[in-house]
Amino acid sequence: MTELLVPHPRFITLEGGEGAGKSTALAAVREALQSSGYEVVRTREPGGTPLAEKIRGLLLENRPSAGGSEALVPETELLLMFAARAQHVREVIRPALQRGAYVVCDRFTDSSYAYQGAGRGLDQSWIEDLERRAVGLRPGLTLLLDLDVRQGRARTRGRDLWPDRIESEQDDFFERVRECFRLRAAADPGRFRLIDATRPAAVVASEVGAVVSEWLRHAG
Ligand code: Z5A
Repeated sequence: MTELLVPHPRFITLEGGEGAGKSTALAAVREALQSSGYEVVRTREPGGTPLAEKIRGLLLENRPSAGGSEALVPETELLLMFAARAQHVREVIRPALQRGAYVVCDRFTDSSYAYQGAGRGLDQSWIEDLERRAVGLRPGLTLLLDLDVRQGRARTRGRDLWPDRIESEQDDFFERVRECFRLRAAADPGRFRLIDATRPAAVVASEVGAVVSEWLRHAG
């Protein structure tokens, strides 16, 4: 088991709050990479393998019929996120990077710092330890789609009959999440690109494409 945390230039992640437009931006990232002739593996977290997708179900399921009255405690939530991630990294992400593909992932470990760390109040050093021991990999490039919490939630309102377990949190939880993402981006400008996600989707997609093209020039 590795304890090194290695950034990989062909590993690109998208982060941001609910409704920030990550799925839309992901298509722009993929297009920019494919038009330069690269193989692209598109994936997401929690999830990305059959087992990790089952863990995703445990993490997000919120229908009254799903789990009776037993609540998932924050520590269980964190460990399940990392159980899914360890599986995903070994089964999908590392093999794809090793054969020379680009991997584009909708959320990764930054979401654990933001949601389980800042949102749930779990100790950051515990997350750092899990990241080093169970993951050992960081994206080379992270696009943070930044948007006012209420604006993001308004975009997804009414989309699902049952909002998932995390979507059901209150605005103050999501304000802490947003602040954590912004602090992480400010602390690591070499990896993060902050994208103003309040603008129309086509404008955001065009900036995302330009950022990826610039990254390709820089990464050689
Ligand atoms: N989570 C965690 O707690 N810890 C972790 O370590 C990880 C994850 C990895 C994943 O659920 C949940 O897991 C997530 C964090 C937690 N919970 N929350 N909240 P998910 O993947 O299902 O949820 P999400 O990542 O928040 O996805 P989302 O709500 O669909 O957001 P999005 O992908 O950023 O947005 P979108 O689907 O591209 O767009 C949403 C809507 O907005 C859609 O109708 C678009 O047409 C519209 N849209 C998009 N862009 C625009 C612009 N620019 N203008 C206007 N409208 C737009």
